[in-house]
Amino acid sequence: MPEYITPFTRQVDLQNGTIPTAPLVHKRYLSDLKGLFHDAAAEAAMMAANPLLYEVHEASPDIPMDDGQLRYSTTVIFPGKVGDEYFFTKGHYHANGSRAEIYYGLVGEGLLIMQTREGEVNIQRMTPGVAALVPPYWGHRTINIGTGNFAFLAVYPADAGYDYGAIAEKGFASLVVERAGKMEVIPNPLWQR
Ligand code: PAN
Ligand code: ZN
Repeated sequence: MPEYITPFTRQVDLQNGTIPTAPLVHKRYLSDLKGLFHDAAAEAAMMAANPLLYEVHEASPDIPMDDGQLRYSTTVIFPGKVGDEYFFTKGHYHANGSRAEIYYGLVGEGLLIMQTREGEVNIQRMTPGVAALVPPYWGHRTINIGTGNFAFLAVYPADAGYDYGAIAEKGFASLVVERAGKMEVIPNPLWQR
């Protein structure tokens, strides 16, 4: 007999993207993303205030990390910038690189930036109702380019895992910044393979 998981549902708040009954909520402050924004001086200047950049509402943290199991969560990124760069998530590859993921836009306006280990970048716009596929082996980060919260649902294999190291070290080959009041995607001058 298989080991059965008891089915369950959770309400996702479509006004703000939270899961009010989530058993686990991660809060990520600027200090958790130290060194990730391209303007180091702007980052240092904001560090005393240490704003909350995003929250991850984990619907199913107890689902075992076994082949075939799924987990889901919502991520709520607050609006703001460090220097000219919009608030974003840390970004990661899946430790188990062959694992894909689905994102579904809930609230606000964002970008999903993906990158292969060879440096190919792919950027998709995320708004409410947009479903995005993060295929296997693509690193991924989300960016709030709007003036309010940006939130999305993520569904992923429980054994995907997280590799934050490569992105913490090298970042993405493209940066998303605001120039003269408009969103722009520019090459990351510090990026190298
Ligand atoms: C998402 C992310 C979430 C936060 O659930 O984990 O948006 O981003 P970071 O993990 O990069 O801080 C996901 O992609 N899970 O696999
Ligand atoms: Zn992921």
